[in-house]
Amino acid sequence: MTDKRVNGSAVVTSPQNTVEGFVKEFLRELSFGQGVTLERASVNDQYLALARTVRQYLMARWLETLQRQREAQAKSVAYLSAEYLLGRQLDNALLATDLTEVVEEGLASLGIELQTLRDQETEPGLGNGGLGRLAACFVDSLATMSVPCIGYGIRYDYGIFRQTFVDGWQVEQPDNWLALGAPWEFPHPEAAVTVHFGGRTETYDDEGVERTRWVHDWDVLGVPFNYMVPGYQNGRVNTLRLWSAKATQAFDLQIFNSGEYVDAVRAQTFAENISKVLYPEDSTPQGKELRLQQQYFFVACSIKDFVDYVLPEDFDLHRLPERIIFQLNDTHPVIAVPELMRVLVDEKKWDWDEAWAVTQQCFAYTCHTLLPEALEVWSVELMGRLLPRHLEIIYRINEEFLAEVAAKHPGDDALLERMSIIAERPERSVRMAYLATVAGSKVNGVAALHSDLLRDKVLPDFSAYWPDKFTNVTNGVTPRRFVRLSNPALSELITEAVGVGWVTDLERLRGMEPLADDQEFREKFRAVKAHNKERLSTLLQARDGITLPADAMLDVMVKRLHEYKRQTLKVLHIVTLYDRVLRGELDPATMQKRVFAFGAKAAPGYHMAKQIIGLINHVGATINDDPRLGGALTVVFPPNYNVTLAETLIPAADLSEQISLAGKEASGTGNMKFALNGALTIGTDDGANVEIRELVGDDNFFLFGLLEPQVADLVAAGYQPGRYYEEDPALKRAVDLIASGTFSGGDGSVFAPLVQNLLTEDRFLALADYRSYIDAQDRVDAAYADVEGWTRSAILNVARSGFFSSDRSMWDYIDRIWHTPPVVSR
Ligand code: AZC
Repeated sequence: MTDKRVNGSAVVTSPQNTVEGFVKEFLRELSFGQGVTLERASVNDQYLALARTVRQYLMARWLETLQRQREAQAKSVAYLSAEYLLGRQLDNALLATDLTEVVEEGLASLGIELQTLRDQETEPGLGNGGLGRLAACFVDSLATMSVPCIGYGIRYDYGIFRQTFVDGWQVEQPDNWLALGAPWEFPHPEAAVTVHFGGRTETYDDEGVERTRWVHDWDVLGVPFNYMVPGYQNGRVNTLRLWSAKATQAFDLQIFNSGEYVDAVRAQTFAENISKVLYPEDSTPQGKELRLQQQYFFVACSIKDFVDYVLPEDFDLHRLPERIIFQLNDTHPVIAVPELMRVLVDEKKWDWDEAWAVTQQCFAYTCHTLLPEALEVWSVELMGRLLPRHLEIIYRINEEFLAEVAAKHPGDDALLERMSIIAERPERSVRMAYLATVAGSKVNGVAALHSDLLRDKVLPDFSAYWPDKFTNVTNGVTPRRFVRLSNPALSELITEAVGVGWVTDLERLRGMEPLADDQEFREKFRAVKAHNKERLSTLLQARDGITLPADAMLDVMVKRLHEYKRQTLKVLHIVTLYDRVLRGELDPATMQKRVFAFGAKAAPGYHMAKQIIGLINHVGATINDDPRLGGALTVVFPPNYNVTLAETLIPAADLSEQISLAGKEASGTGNMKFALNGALTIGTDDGANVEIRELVGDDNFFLFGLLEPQVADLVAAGYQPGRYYEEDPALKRAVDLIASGTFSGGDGSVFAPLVQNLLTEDRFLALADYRSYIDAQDRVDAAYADVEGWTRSAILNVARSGFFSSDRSMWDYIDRIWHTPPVVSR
């Protein structure tokens, strides 16, 4: 079957969707694209040729999507995100085009294994963790739902660092993800846009009207790189447009002519540094000048792109809100607000008020955190130096906003100070979350509890002022990548049970509920888990030389390393089990066998997080080697946890660790992936855990720990971790084992900073939740011993987690915030 689509006057033809059609194109790509014969082709040649062949099948759909969108003049979502943690592209493209079998067969006929080529792909790690992965799930869902969306972001030359361990300590290596070729991107240097920085502003007389212009100091080019975002078997391909910085003049001729060759090249390097590297921070802002440059760079490019290129030439910008909603993914892109104002007021010469009225309708803001230190602020000094005009605009927005507040609350100066976009202390700075809240048509949190806390604790004055502005959209994950692709065995079982429709309508999983009571189905479900564990075991052996013991419960904690997520609490549990065995309280021959798997990167400058990584590895090395345990407990920590590893690890898990201090994890999305893949959760009443537990039921979830209000009370009363240490002998022994050097060759000083911190500060109340956690883990062991009961719970977790599809999140955004209906096919 030939897929012919019309794009304006050009006719684009997809290759034939048959084994012969595929093989023909693949061989053409090998010879014409890579310049090699099949006999001489390396695995990388083969992978690149395959990727380019699969691209061809998407091309007609992509061009048609663009064409259809232009004709429909529909409203689009512009998702502004500094991060997209995409994961590998090949398998997703094959799924979208329904080509997997054709390709597998076609390659086999040439003596090539598809899996070998899959493994050749380096994932683009253009994000840190949850926030970036969420953006990737959202663009996948929008494409699948036929909703017009452009994702805008940064094409970092180097993504999140590659983690290695040296003697158990984290060492970072650069992530040179582009080194072997980037077959999924389409660079458009001819469409580059110029972005300005620095300088000063001046006023001038414009036919009797006083206007301001920005006399900038230096500039840089933004080159767009387009990526396809294919919908799931629906003929739609949306666009992800990532910007790469390039110097405006390869050689500054003047300097070059004067013989200062090295200076000229240095200027070029300076400009191109902007998109060089992803800041490897998660949940904490890194107050670096380069980071503000990155933020302004990509939003300025994106706004210019949408206004000048995506919209028709004669478009009346007064109607902009009919065509676009810019969704601000956290505060990173918030500088887009004054940028749009600058474009409308300075360049288009609009009145301030009309520009502000339009701008306010064009933005909405998602907050992803509750940690006060994670709310971005930029010093007025820096902002004024880098973006002087934007600072002026922010001042004026603030002035008018505060005047309005003052009119409603006369005499309340404290309120004005609290709500001001400009903070006066500790230094004068711009509060980006406040700017986003003032400018945005809506502000949302990412799980029900988080949205409540955001409203009541983080932005209480704003929510009192604008109660209707605040809303919730609970996060979700794409079932395409995180079930259908990552868990083929479970997918088959689900399809057997409820039909194929679940991939785009995840609530259909509910149809599996009755099967939880079906003995035969439970056996099949267990066979799937066992198969996935074997698959993981094979991968870890090949990837890291790690051997997984058979017949053990797989207990997994994967997420960024952060004190609030409390990997330390997990370690205290492991050490407690170890201690119990050594004391003869547990018999390794009869106790529940467990594998504890960790995956976590620590921000390179976050010393305590790196200590914790060292601790996990040292505890692991000691326990794994101790013959007294007889292999009952094993700790594994494969380095460089990323999307690709998650795809094999999560489907194999029995137990999902979601143990953040209540009130600290905004949502979590790993928690959803585990539940959907049939792991039971041990978790606190935090983030989306709350909704997971409500849906799967108390009997199928292990709840422990303080509730958020109890945390607040305890902290207010003056939390003393040392008391818990003194009063719980098991806790004391666990901490003492670490302090005494049991895991560090007898040298107690190695983990002294961590121990000291736990006993005197313990900002995230690990010691307060220890007893409750240990008791819950004992309940886990008992429950796991009941094989049928555990399987029943696992099936119910899958059946009741359909709510956590990112498709549902997208419907909620559309309904509550965006109002961007799907554009259906002609
Ligand atoms: C994360 C939150 O920590 C996590 O709870 C949430 O699931 C995820 O966003 C997606 O909403 N936040 C971040 O990664 N980064 C920041 C700056 O908060």
